[in-house]
Amino acid sequence: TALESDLRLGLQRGELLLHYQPVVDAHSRVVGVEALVRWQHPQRGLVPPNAFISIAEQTGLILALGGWVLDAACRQLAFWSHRSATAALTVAVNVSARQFRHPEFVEQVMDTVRRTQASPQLLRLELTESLLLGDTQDTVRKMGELREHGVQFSLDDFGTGYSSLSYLKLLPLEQLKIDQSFVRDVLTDPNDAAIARTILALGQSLGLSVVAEGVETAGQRDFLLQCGCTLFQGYLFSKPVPVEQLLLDDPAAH
Ligand code: G
Ligand code: G
Ligand code: MN
Ligand code: NA
Repeated sequence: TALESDLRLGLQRGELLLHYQPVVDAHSRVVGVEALVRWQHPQRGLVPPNAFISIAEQTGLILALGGWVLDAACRQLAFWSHRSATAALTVAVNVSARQFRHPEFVEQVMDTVRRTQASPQLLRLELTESLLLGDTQDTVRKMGELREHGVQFSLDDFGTGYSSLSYLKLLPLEQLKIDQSFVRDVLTDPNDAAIARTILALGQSLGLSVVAEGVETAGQRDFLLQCGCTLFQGYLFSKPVPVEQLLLDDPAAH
């Protein structure tokens, strides 16, 4: 398609960029960021990922695109690690199924970490439940290998997929991300509140940290805090922004 060949060219021409959305703790201190890819197209303008990630998946371009994202995020991570105010920030990268299933995924990640000198302990890979539904043996092996190198894993959009709870003990996960669909009406819909509480309790029992996504109001944040949530992401704190616009403790940290 036109979009596909455009994207291929865009990747070569350096039209992709990353925005970063802060993840904050209970004191609203930034503890990490999530990298979210954008495409600055000369005619189309700033194209959001929903408009091109699935095409990239279908065509296989996601391998090159995912590689670029990983490289850019790791370079940023390495840069931040040299400044005391930002040295402990984690950087989360979304990984798509086709990228994760590639036989050389583990090598791709570790090569990138080595080349950029990023600290693997501060790199967090976000996987979705649907991704985990694939070949379980392959998943366990790849996650295990990366985990041995220090890389951590978050389960993104948690609660929206069909993954079995038994995966949560089988896989070396560090974090669950409560999907924003449960956070949106958490103050008004008792079912959403019950689901959010349950995910927080599950995280606590299994020793997993839990991030609430899509937090837009102080009311949602306060309610989730009362439920034991200590990590938050959403427009209340910041939308995804270019790195220069991130409000970090060190203004020189870009
Ligand atoms: O940033 P935004 O909310 O528009 O992101 C929309 C969707 O695109 C989200 O589901 C997000 O996980 C996904 N996405 C953003 N950046 C990346 C990326 O670098 N790789 C993959 N695979 N998905 C991404
Ligand atoms: O699937 P994933 O969780 O990676 O996607 C994150 C998406 O959620 C991004 O597109 C991001 O722009 C969006 N997002 C982040 N914070 C908020 C928020 O507070 N409200 C809404 N509606 N979307 C958000
Ligand atoms: Mn994500
Ligand atoms: Na998510």
